[in-house]
This record gives sequence, C-alpha cells and structure tokens, in this order.
Amino acid sequence: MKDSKKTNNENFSAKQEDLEKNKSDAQDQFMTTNQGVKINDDNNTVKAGERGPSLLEDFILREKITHFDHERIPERIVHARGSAAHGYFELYESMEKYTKAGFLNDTSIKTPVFVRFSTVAGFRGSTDLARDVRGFSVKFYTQEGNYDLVGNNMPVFFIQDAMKFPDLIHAVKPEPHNEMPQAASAHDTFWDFISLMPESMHMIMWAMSDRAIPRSLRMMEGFGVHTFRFINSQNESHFVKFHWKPKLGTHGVVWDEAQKISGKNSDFHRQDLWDAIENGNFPEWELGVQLIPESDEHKFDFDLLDPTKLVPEELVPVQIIGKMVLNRNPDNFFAETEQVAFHPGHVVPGIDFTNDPLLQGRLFSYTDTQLSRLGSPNFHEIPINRSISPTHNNQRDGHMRQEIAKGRVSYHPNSLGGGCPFQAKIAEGGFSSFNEKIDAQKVRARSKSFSDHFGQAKLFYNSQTPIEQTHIIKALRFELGKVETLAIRERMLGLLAQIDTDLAKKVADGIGVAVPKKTEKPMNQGVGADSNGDQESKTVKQAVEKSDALSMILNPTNSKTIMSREIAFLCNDGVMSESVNNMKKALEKEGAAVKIIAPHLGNIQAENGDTIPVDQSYLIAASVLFDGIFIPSGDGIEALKQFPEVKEFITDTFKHCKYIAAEGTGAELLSKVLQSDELLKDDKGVLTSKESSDSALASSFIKELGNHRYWKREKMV
Ligand code: HDE
Repeated sequence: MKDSKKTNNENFSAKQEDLEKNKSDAQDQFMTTNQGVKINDDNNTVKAGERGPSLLEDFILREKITHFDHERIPERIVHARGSAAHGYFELYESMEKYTKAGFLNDTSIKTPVFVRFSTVAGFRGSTDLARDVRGFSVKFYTQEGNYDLVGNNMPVFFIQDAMKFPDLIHAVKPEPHNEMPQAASAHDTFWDFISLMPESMHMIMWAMSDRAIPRSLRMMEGFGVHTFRFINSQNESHFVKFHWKPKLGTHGVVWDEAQKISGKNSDFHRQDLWDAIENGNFPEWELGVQLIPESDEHKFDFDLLDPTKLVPEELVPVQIIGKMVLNRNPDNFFAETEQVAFHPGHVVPGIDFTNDPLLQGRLFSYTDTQLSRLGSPNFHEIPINRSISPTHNNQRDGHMRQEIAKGRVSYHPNSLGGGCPFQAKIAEGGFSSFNEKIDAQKVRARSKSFSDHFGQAKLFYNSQTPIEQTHIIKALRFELGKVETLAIRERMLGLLAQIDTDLAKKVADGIGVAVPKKTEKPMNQGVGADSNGDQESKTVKQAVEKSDALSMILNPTNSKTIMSREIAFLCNDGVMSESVNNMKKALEKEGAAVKIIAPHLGNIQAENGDTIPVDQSYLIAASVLFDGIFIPSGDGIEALKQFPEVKEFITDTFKHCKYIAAEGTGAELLSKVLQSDELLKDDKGVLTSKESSDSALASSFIKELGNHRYWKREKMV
C-alpha cells in the first residue's frame, strides 16, 4: 500500500494547496458572526435605551469580547520570539547510499519547507538584536511525513544532559524576583550557573562571538547540533551532522551597533527577512552533511554523543547535498509562525537518533510543550503543522478535533474495519527504529568520554582572527561587567584561564578583577553514582588546533556579494543629481538597495532642479540600520554639518567599521565631521574622490562593501 509519488511541481505546491483550504479573504464579503449571521451594526452594543445599560442578550457583543479575551496563547518557554517563511528544498545528488529518506534520494523532488528563526531567551515582544543563540527550525513536508530539523545557528550547546536544561533556562531568563533583564544574558544568575558548569565553556565562546549578533537571519549558518543517524535500505547506519551554509555568507554586527539597533528598530531581523522575500531576494542556504561510518564512532578525541562538541571540518569534510530557498512570507503570523510546532522527534524513515542525552531529553519535551502551548493533542491538525502525506490512525477526540473519522472502528487489531488502517511493512515505508545493540547497566551518570570541557573551547578561540578574539574579550567584559557578585566574576576568570590565559587576563583587565591563582573547583565535582552527577574536567589535546570554518571572517563559504545590502545616501536639497544617480545605478546593478536620506521627507531639489524622492528622514534613519554610506557631491551638502544626526550617522558608520564613500563636497563634509585627515589617510574603508560622479569610486566602493567590514579600523585589546 504505497502512495503514488507526486511530480516535482505537484509536490512543491502540495503544502501551498493544503494551506489554501484554510485561507479566508474578506474582500467584498459581508461581516458575520462566527455562526455566519450577517452583522448589521458592529459599533454599538444592544442597550435598554440609547443611554441605558447594555443587555446580556447581545450575543454579538459577547461573542466578539469572549473571542478577544482568549486571543493569546502561552508563548514558547524558550525561542518565544521568532520569524518564519515558506520555501522549498532541492536535492543536488541522491543520498541513497546513506539514507532511504525519499526527499534525500530523489533529486527530482522539490520538498516544501516552513522555516522559523528565533532568539532563545527573550519574550515574544523582545528585540531581535539580543546577544543570544538563534534557533533555526526547518519543517520539511516530505511525501513520507513531516521531518523537522530543529537546530541552532551554533553547532554546540551549553549543557550535555537534558536534566540541566530547566536550570540553564531559569538562569538565563529574567531574574524571578524582579523580571530583569529582558532578552539578555548579562546578569548574575546566568553567569552564576555558567561559572559552575565548565561543560558550557565551548558554547560560551560561540555565544560571546559575533555569531550571537547576526547581521541578518539570512546571513547565519545553521546546525543540527546533535549527531543523528542516516539509515539506508540495507539498514546500515552512518552518523550524520547537519549544516546549513548561507549563500550570502556568515556575518555579524558589532555589539555597540546591536544595542543601538534594538532601540531604532527592534524588528530589524524580522523586517529584513520579510522585505528580502517581498523584494524577490529569496534567501538561500545549502544543506551540508558530515557523514561518519558507524565503525568510526570511537575514532575521535571527543564523544560523538556529546552535544558540546563539533566535528572539525578538517577531520570530516562537509558534503553539500542540496539547497533551501525561502520564497514566500506567511499570510498570517499567528496561524503560521506562532502555531507551527517543531519537534526533533518528527523524523521519517531513513533518519534516526543517537543516544546523545540532550537529544534524548528533547525527544520528550517538544510534544509535551505543544500540549500546553497549543492546548490539545490535535495540534498536528493545525494547517501549518499538517502533513501533506495522508494520516490515518486510531487516535481520537480531544480538544478541537477537526477530522471526522468515519466508521465504528478506532482500535487495532480489528476485524470490523477490515484490519484498517494497515501497518506498513518496512519495504512499504513503515518506520522502524535502528536496531542498535545496547547491553548496559542502568545508571544515573555522565560518561567519562564527556569530560573534556576546554579542548574545543580552545580550538574555537584559536581559530578566530585577532579582531574576532577582541570581540569575544569585549563581550565578556560587558557581560561579566554587569555581574554584581564578585565571586562569580572570579570563578568565570578561572574557567576562561583554562581556555586561554591571555583571554582571561584581558577580560580581567576590563572588569577590574584579577585572574584567580587557583581555579576553584565547581561545586559537587566527581564522576559516578556518589558524585551528585557532576564530573571532573580534563582538557584533551585536539587533533585539529585551528579551523577556518569556525571563524566568520575566514569562513571559506563567505562570498563577496553585496546582494540586498542596504546603503544610505546622505543627501540634502542642493545635492548633485548625477552624483546620486551614478552611484545608485552602480550599486543597484550589484543587487544592493539604496535609501535616500534627507532632513525632510517628500522630495529634495537637486542643484540642477531635478526632484529626488526621499526614503527616510534623519529623524527615522540611523547608521546602524545600514551596511555603508555614500555622501554625494553638491552645493547643499556642506549644510548637512549643522545636523547633529548627520554627524552621528557618519561617526557611527566609522566606529562600526563600515565602508564609507564620498565625493566632491561630500568628501569635504566627511573629513570635517571626522575632524582629522590623518584619521582617514591610511583607512582603506573610507573611499573618497575629489571629482563628482566618479565611476572608479563606485567600483572600488562595491568591491570593498563585499568585505562586509573594514575591521582594521578597530583597536585590538
Ligand atoms: Fe529546544 N525547545 N530544547 N533546543 N528548541 C523548544 O519547544 C528543549 C535545544 C530549539 O521555532 C521548545 O516548541 C529541551 C537544543 C529551537 O518553534 C521546548 C532541550 C537545540 C526551538 C524545547 C532543548 C534546540 C526550540 C519551546 C534540552 C538546538 C524553537 C517551544 C534537552 C539543536 C522551535 C517548543 C520553534 C524550542 C525544549 C535544547 C533548538 C520547550 C528540553 C540543543 C530552534 O520544547
């Protein structure tokens, strides 16, 4: 009993068609109650006389208010703030040798996906630019059922065992007595917990790097984090690590910028994703896998089951197997982005789990959380969660059941229903768990193979360029600087010293605390049943000591594209229209977006009388919302120096190591604002020309913008 395969296009649109069934459009329609009764007056309640009391019989009022009263559902306990989009996944080459998953076998299948990105700690209404891990959840609507790859933008995690997850989250969330701070890890409870959890050190390096403040959701890598399994049709298993590599490269902002963006536009990432898709700049990622034969399980200097470890790409290269394109924004935020329910346990035949103790805990948590968040075991019937392959079983009833199951049989085995629905044989696509051999004693313990807590933290730190190391040091100075309890700061310095003594010393210098001479042992250390579950840390020498893939700047997948980068043109009445138009044309040809900023909205009048429409005023725009600036030439440009906002625009762009181009009178304004020709002399991130409308300037500006930032400008610590 096998469903016939759909063609490529049929499959791709299958989810879209499925969602259509639930869409409504009020265009040209009467307003009605939820019972379909046309409403005659939606402005007034029924009263006893015009000025009299309202009547309880007003079923229209009661229905409207009751529905309103119940509009909110509990937000996700973690990953509450998110943004999502529809798209598809396409396979480059069949992975049949490793997995029998249909969507990874047949290159002609275009699999619909729904992808949700999120921050972890903040509430639903918090800011996008918090220093935080980003969730990267992909729901593949495959022909064999839904497959969810619920990952993050960092390849490792803070803890090794699910038992510690509630503690980690309680520590990072706002403190319980005063509910502060929002969407921030820079507070005592978080660092208290971390300072007692050496296993978190590798992840802390990632979280303190610029990976935690992405330039865009479209410019982040994604990782499955845990080691999973691919199972082929011969029931052979390979360990697999999943990677998403963004076509636009992996880029971050700087911390000062992130904090300012949070004030200027707390929806910065959400808006960027939405606008990119609306403008046809569909974000793309390639899917990569690291495959490890079952026989190599113990070949590494770390345990594949330990989620605080990554597999260096130098040891196992990432094989690119397909691409994902996001090409459609949701129609309704609540119905889709909010109600989508991911679960690492949503797997299809050909994909299976490992015994990673963090993953094992997750396999319980995600269904459980949907029950309280979405309120019913029928959450799979919500349109965004519905599988495109048919579902039949004997599960029945519950809140808000949509399906009308026919017949008298709701049990198996049965004879009255002809034995239906049938169980599928493995050859018919029935899921069967990998028959891993387990022969063990029941223990509540941590494997000794999990006890290297510093080796990969060192690898990560050593793989960063000096400027990236500087950012990590500054991030730690900021975070620990906000910690009020001295003992916590000291404990953290003790742990950092085990990663790198120079790192610890530099952080210590910034927070006015000395690195402790002796590292205090975290509480309850020891391995085994009498140790309260904690373990001794040891550092293992790594087979790989430096990996460019871990650095955002050296990342081999980074491209130099300026596609969809936003460039601000600082303009005024009296600007030279040729200067504006030529640079605009050159940038737009490369796919960048130009915004004309001026002291007022409406139009500005160019020197030659042309009118140029203004996109944003200086009151609304800010340097932190752009990737670079251009100051055109023109008689009116000098007058911009009287606006403090323009000055701030330029100095912030400079401070955040962004590229600046200026020509003619624009170049004069620039050097006046930055107040030092010396400052600009050796700065290759500032490109100026005495000429107006200089095409050579445009080409070098485009070339440099592709580098993302001119990091040489920033002082190292
Ligand atoms: Fe999650 N996590 N998590 N997590 N997680 C949730 O499920 C949980 C972990 C991740 O866009 C919750 O539906 C436990 C690792 C993402 O809707 C909850 C543990 C990774 C999302 C939950 C972890 C993740 C969640 C909250 C440790 C990276 C957002 C709402 C054992 C691989 C999904 C929900 C979305 C969401 C539990 C650890 C990623 C409570 C118990 C590791 C991207 O079930």
